[in-house]
Amino acid sequence: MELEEFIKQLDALAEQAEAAFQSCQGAESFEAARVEFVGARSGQFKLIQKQLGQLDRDAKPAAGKKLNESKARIQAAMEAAQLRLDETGNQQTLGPMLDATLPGIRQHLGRVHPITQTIEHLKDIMGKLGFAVVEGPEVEDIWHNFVALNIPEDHPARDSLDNFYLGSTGNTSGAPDTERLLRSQTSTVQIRVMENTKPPVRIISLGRVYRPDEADATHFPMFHQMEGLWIDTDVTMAQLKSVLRMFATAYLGEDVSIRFRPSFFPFTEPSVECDFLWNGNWIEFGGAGMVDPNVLQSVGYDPELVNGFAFGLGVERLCMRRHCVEDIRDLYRNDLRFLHQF
Ligand code: FA5
Repeated sequence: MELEEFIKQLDALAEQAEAAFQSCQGAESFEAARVEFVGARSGQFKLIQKQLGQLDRDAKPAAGKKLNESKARIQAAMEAAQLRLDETGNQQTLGPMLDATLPGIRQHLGRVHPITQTIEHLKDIMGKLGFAVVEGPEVEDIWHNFVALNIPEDHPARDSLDNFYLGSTGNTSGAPDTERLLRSQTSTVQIRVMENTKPPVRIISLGRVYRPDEADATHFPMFHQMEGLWIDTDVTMAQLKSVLRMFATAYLGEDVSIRFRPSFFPFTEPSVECDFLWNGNWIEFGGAGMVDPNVLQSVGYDPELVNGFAFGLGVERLCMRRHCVEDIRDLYRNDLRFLHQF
């Protein structure tokens, strides 16, 4: 046999095989084409390959090269067909593969976050003590966050490093906004309520506050406070202590030990810090005191006629003590294994 004839046969075979693989429509015609062209025993490629022995010795290298090329062409056509059939096959089988008797994917109901649960619980207890719930804004102005709370301009509590001032006002100068900030305590709500309400006042306000505190087991840069305010005639420090003690035993249990320590806040005089005992340590859970006459005056009350007390308690620390959560950061990691326990 001549080399030329050998090459012609291979070209023709590759062409036929390509056409056959391109036109096959399913597994059966694909298998038929595979057997016909590349079947191991009597496939056409094998038959031509067997003729290699009949060629002259000189022609064999060129013939071998052509054999490899043709084999690669046929192989490529076969693989393309296989891919095409796999894709269409998958699409066709998707329908029947759906098993309507399978149980389906279970949907999980969400839960109320432990801090939100705590807030509701605290409102409930304070409601029974006669305190109404009010709300206040989280973005505050200088007046409510500082001035009206008896915190003068040069007071360290105003330091920009101790507060989250709003970065940009959108003003044309691009100057930072030093007039508005995220409130650093819920005591701002005391002022807002007194500005708009005639005494007597007996309210609580619960919400988020923000401080650039580094997070550790008992601190977080965003946390919640419950503010309380009672203004009337002849309100006493003894009443303040009774209210806080009743609240603490209602929320933390009859056996809780709490103590009051002298302290300082610019907007109360005298002032105290309140601690509870937990695992042998005293942990601070709030500040309180008799409302400073300057504050009463700044909202238009007459300190000769009315007085009162105020307190601000850390909601997270109360929640932690009740539920034995030893690290405040667990409340905000969004780990469902933790949150599902509440
Ligand atoms: C105040 O914020 C005062 N406004 C409380 C007050 C209100 C005093 C009314 C007098 C009259 P203080 O900064 O101590 O006080 O915070 C009160 C409580 O918030 C703390 O006892 C603590 O329980 C909680 N707290 C403070 N900082 C953090 C923080 N970074 N993370 C979590 N809880 C905090």
